[in-house]
Amino acid sequence: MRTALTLAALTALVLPTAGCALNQHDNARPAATRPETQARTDERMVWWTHARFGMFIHWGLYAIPAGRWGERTDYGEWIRDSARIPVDEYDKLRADFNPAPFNAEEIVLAAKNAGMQYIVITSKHHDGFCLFDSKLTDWDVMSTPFKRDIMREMADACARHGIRLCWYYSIMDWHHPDYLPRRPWERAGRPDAGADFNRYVAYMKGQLNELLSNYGPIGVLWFDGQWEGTWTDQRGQDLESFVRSLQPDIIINSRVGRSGGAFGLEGESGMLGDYATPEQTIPPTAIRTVPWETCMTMNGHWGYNAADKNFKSATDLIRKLADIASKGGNFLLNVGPTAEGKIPPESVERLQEIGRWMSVNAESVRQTEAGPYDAPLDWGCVTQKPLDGGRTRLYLHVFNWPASGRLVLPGLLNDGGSAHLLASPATTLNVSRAEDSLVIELPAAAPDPIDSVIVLDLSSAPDLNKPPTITADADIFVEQLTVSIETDRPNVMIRATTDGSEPTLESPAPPLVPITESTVVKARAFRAGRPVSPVTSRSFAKVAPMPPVVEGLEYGLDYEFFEAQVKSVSELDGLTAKSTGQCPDFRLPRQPTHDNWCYRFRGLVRIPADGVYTFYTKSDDGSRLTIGTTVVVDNDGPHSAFEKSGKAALAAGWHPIEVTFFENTGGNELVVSWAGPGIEKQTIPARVLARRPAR
Ligand code: FHN
Repeated sequence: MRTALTLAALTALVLPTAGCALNQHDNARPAATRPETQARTDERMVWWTHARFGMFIHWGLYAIPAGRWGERTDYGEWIRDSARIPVDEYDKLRADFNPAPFNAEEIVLAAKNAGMQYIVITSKHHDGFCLFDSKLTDWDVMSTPFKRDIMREMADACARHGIRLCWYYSIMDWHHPDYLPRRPWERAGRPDAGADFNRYVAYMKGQLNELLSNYGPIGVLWFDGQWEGTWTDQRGQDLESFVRSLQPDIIINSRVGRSGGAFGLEGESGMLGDYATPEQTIPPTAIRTVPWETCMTMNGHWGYNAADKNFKSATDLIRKLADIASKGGNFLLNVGPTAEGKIPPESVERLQEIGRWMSVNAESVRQTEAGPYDAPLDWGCVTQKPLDGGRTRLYLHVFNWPASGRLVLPGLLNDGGSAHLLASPATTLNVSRAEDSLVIELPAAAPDPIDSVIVLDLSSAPDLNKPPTITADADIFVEQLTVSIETDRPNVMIRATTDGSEPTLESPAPPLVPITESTVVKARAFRAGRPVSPVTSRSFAKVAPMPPVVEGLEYGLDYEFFEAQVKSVSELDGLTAKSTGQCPDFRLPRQPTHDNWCYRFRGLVRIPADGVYTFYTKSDDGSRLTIGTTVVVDNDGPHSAFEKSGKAALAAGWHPIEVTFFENTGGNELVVSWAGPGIEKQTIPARVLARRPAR
């Protein structure tokens, strides 16, 4: 029975926590006790961090339907689940698997010639089918007409060409009778009576023993499918120890633990495995605290989909490679071979173009570290590597060749330096100083239309004088705003203006008085009487808070549930909901274990006082939050769990709020939070959420 609440009653009401499933891990994250020293970890990882670029291969029985089942053509490697194919029907694909044209040499050389130095291939994906000869099951390639051990052939070809072979292995297994949970839609037809998950773990260990004993040294064990309730961090630690006991030098990704994925990029502690694995997304700024690797498809599918021709361009992929390396990460770029074992021609073309670029510029990616700048510059990005004698080599990846002929490196205080085109070392370039920037004079024509690399050798570590940071709660305010200005640079003086003029030595020093009118704050660092940083500026606007709406209310939110495969929340517009209901807050009313489902929440949020409020969504996959008609948080697109935020100036009272979310493949998560005057960041509590009563 719904209770119509007055505004006052709702304001005071503290709602009982509802029965919605909390979207949280079912175990405390154990402190990841590393069984070795950091030096040993670094030693194990050195080939991987030097490589910077690898090939991901998603291949299996799902390549036979090639994305088509019934009338739909948008499936991928999840087809057995997404199309709800009963296991006996899916098993028939085994008899059709005979990729006679498969040539391991061809695939390995395609990777090598693209500049990739490791290959991660699906030895077993979620459907449980093994592309290797397993004595523990006949659900493997040796039981198909092909009868060849694909992993053996890949291992031999990799050994011949100096490519590190790595195994993708899915913890989740939709075929093994002991794996739990079952796919929800097949529980009736495939009961789990007698299933023993511990027996499944023993099977998994037996297969990992085969994969780590029969194919030589393996570079990485790339676990996946770790997110279901039966898997825990404790099991992950046990599996990690087991794997290392078989190959002590192996690298293991973070998905061996329940919380794997982009884990570790938001500063959580206790990541299991050796590196974080953001998926289909590149962190906005450099990550220097934990090794990480972005994995990404060339089109929209991991497994082969014949209809999906939406491939990223070679230009986009090359620039992504440089961007990722400039932030300290690896790029694991996916191909999905056809049922015949051939890499799709569109992927081959892109690999060849990338290889052309790498044949000239590989050293600007390989064995590099994150460059001195945390985020890309307007012309491109920077990687770096140490040279002997404390010198540093910068690789300037110039995507946008400046028409002025002058490449500006803001805030770089190093004296001089020598520069040349990587593509033609004899072409030395003039380096000069313009106040706090280094300027390199460029030839008129860019050596490469996609990414021209300039080498800049510095006599020491980069002395990057980042501009002072101007911090405030928001760029907008209602009454007044305190603005602070800091720098982490030694022995500099900050000067600032609030009238939009350029700061000089004569300008005031911080702290500034609180601003009460719209203002442009500019700041600059000075050392020994001269500017040693770019001018940084930030505009602050005094705004009228959005007016509230006032009407009779009921507590709770309305939600719509959709079953649809989307890559953006905007694709939900116009779709018919599969079900609707009410829920007390933004916790997912339920989390189907299959793929491709979405929620839209609608209601009102009570703003306690005029002010600027920050809203956050952390989601896997995409999400969007609007207040009224304003998009405040845009966290859209297929990606692993990532948080984004936005701000809005709001008057006290009720404001319409809407959150839309979609789950594509893999894990799922939605956390909606807020912060504001007197409110520390927290999930938006039910007591400030309401809905308009059904008319
Ligand atoms: O569910 C899988 C998916 O099929 C694919 O293998 C990706 C690759 O990283 N991992 C999971 C989704 O996060």
